[in-house]
Amino acid sequence: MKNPKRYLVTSALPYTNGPQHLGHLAGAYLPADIFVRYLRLMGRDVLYVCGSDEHGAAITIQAKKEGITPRDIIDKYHKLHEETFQKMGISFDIYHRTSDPLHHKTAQDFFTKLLERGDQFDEKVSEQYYDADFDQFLADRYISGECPRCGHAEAFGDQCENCGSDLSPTELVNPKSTLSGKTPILRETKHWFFKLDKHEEWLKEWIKDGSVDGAVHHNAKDWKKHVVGQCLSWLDNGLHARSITRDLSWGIKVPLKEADGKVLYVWFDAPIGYISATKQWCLDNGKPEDEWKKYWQDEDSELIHFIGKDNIVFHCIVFPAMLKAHGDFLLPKNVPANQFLNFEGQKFSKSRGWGIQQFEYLEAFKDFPNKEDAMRYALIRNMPENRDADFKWDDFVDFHDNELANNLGNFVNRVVVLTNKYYEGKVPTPTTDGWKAPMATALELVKKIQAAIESYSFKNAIQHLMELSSFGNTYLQDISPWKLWKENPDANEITECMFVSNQIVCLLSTCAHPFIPFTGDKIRTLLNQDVVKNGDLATVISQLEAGEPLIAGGHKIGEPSLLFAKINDKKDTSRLAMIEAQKTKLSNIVASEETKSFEAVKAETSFDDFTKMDIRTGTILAAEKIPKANKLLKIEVDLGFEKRTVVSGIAKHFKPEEIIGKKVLVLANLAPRELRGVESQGMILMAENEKGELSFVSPPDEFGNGFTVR
Ligand code: B3M
Ligand code: ZN
Repeated sequence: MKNPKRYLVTSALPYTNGPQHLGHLAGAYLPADIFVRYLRLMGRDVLYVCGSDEHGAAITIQAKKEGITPRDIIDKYHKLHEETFQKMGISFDIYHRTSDPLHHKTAQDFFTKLLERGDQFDEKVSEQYYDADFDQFLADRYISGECPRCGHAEAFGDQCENCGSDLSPTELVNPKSTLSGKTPILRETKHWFFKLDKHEEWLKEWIKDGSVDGAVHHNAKDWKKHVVGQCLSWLDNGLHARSITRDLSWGIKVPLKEADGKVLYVWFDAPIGYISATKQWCLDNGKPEDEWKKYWQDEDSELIHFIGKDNIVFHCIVFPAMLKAHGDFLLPKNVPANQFLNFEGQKFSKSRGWGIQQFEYLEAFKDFPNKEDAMRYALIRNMPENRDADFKWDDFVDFHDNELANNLGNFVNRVVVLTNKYYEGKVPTPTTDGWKAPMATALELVKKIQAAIESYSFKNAIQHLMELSSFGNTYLQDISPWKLWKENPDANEITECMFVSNQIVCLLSTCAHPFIPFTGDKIRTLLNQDVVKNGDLATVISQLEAGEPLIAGGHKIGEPSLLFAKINDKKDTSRLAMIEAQKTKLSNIVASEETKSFEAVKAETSFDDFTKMDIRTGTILAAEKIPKANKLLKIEVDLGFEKRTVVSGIAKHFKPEEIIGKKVLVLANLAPRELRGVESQGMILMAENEKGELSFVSPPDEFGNGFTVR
């Protein structure tokens, strides 16, 4: 297949209402970064855009929570996002923001264009919740109430976070405004609805067959199954017009006089942010004003969106419909969405503190060598490409020590050390052609990496990278030049082996770049070569295909230095301690939540009321089941001064024969009552734990019967 002339790659624009956790990184940023780094290595024209999503009720709600303005909130998190991405090596060409005036204008123009089309919008007056105290209409997120599906008490107007149902505010039982806490009233308001239903037919054809108006757009098989599946299930349920305006003060003004106080819905403006970012990149890089159009409108370009699965509908249905309705734009070639990453068996949760934010990781591991690549590697190795995945610290350690340190790091180190030791750091020159055969094998492995990346199988791709390193290790081990060296240091076998090994190290530096770029560059430094640059992989492949070396005989390499310091290291336990600290944090959360699940303490009682209860020590003399009552046991208790019959609802927990002889506490002055025809003359005290297990409350065996508990 012919390569397109240029690629435009996007990652979901993060909301600026809080930091991003590792799941975000694995979902939408790392895969895109691997893809674009690879394309650049192949010398292709690629532009990678992203930026902050700064509108919507999520921002204003967070601002209210933190007691600062929406502007403060977006500035704070925009800065944090930008810095964190940069530290983790996410190589955007531009990280823009939707609060930028250029974006406001771009989104407004888009709205106007659709309005002018005449047949894309409906204007509708409908009733919406309004908070009279605050004098404003309430965004879905500002209304909470009982979920009509599961009964959860604090569902939001758009979604129940307990059962995951999509809701509309009027479905909530007992709705309350989160601003005043009062029941909101319904009031009429006008909104603009995008007629998504008009687009249903062509979208179906496009998603199912990859064709538009009968012409091939893409191969439908190239799209991930779970993406297509989610789209088709939406399409099968039928599309409906969606309101694309809101009664809010924070956002992009609807560019119409009659729409005072209304803004564009955040999901209408956010994807247009990709377009604004492209425009801004052109301005920043001295490109002609219309250059951005090449990426968005030229048939030779490919648009690829990287997102998490919760954004599929907007990127595969709503935004494509907007682009088509506008008329001038290309449709995305692929939307290789990822599924979710969980954390140690549970969902990431900001409120519970479950999981780790990216910036927290960077801080907690600040003294951990090569921490960025260690995490990139662990996340790619276990990427939620087609199903949900689970991040575990134990896996992180295993991947780091067994694969990065023992395989890749060890190979590179051995080659650099031996080259320095045998040849004063100068790559030896072989006298025969024998080195070409192993390099041909290495090339095959490189092609596997390429094929995997080009089909968005990054997890496979990184394993092929490790195969390349294993290949180097095995090759070196099979020949074991250190054994031959003792006999004849000048043997051509040693020269050839060390020459090939240096070639493979060089190849690894290039191939590692998309996944673990910091390591790729470090290897280049060890080899005393320039850091990886655009087009390098294309060059390397053509050199290998032509049977040329990648690193010439005679080239002087650098001094050895470790790439990865193992976590499990008896002499230095500092890295293992960092991991242990993370695990402790989690077990503390679990422990504190168990505390929280205790029953609330009952309303206060008086000492006098307490002393009215006559509790005595006793011993069970006999016990039997009560016929036809599967929960009840009839128990005879010795209270010292007399024997009592007590009916107790513990038959599901204890067999009659196993409780005979048990020491117990009995509420002796409880009014008698009849249960299943048997008079119960007291109550045996039991404790119940969080699992519903019962335990007798027993004095020690040698304690007598009939004594008072006070
Ligand atoms: N900000 C949702 C999210 O962060 C949204 C993505 C916009 S992409 C145009 O999950
Ligand atoms: Zn629910």
